[in-house]
Amino acid sequence: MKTVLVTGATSGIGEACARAFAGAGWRVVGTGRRADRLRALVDDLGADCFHPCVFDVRDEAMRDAALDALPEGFAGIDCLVNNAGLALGAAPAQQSNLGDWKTMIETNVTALASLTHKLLPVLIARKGAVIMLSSVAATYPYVGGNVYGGTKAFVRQFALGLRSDLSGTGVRVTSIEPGMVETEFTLVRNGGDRMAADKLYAGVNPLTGADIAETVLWVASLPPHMNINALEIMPVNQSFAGFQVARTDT
Ligand code: NDP
Ligand code: 8X3
Repeated sequence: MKTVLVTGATSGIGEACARAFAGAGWRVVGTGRRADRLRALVDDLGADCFHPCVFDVRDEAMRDAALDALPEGFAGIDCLVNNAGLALGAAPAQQSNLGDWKTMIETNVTALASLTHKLLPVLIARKGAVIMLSSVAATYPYVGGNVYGGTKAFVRQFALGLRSDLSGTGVRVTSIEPGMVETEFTLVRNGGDRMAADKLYAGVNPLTGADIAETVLWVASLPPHMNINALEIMPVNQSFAGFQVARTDT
């Protein structure tokens, strides 16, 4: 039986990944700050299948204490799903909050790189896999995407770089790059404004966490000689628009 570690399993894509991997017979280590959500997953999936780890991904000491104490059966990680992340704010850079920028960088970049660094030895020993949640925002800029898009571009390029470094180890690395997925993402981005979140998704038929989880599980379940490098996924109703033009003196 294989074990997957899913960061950010308390909501959205991460929670759906935990459920999908558990359904496919994997042992799941799920992380997040909201202990009650992780406890609910233990109740749903069973303590033999799901092990909760409560920590903030930015807190390395708390993270290490939890991961270094994983019970037997959950300790050998075969697949790391680097999912925990967030966007804060959607204002243009010149009107953005610097604290929000730092939180996004610490969570989406620093913590993700640090956890990957910690788990690389076990992943190499087990010829495992790293699956990163990047975003279409890594490739396609939009107004208000600024630092969030920058963090996701880091995730994509880090994944591709790892592919190079891990040549010959048998470790697989994938960057998953979704467009609009209806989760708590927009609620978090807009400071808990439920109406703003509902408005964004209204009438779009957006992707669901389960859609992305199905893809993540598929990537992890492919024969060991196959590596999906990067994968963009969007709802049919989301697509591309043109450049913007400012008519000024400059
Ligand atoms: P959700 O807000 O629903 O879930 C985010 C998860 O990340 C939660 O489980 C949350 O757990 C966890 N998390 C956030 N910050 C921290 C932290 N400091 N420490 C520990 N855990 C943290 O959003 P999604 O499911 O949509 O997002 C998952 C990933 O997918 C993100 O990386 C996001 O950038 C990416 N993505 C999302 C898209 C979308 O449209 N929804 C599109 C493309 C990519 P808790 O709060 O309990 O700590
Ligand atoms: C989330 C998708 O388009 O809101 O990564 O940036 S988007």
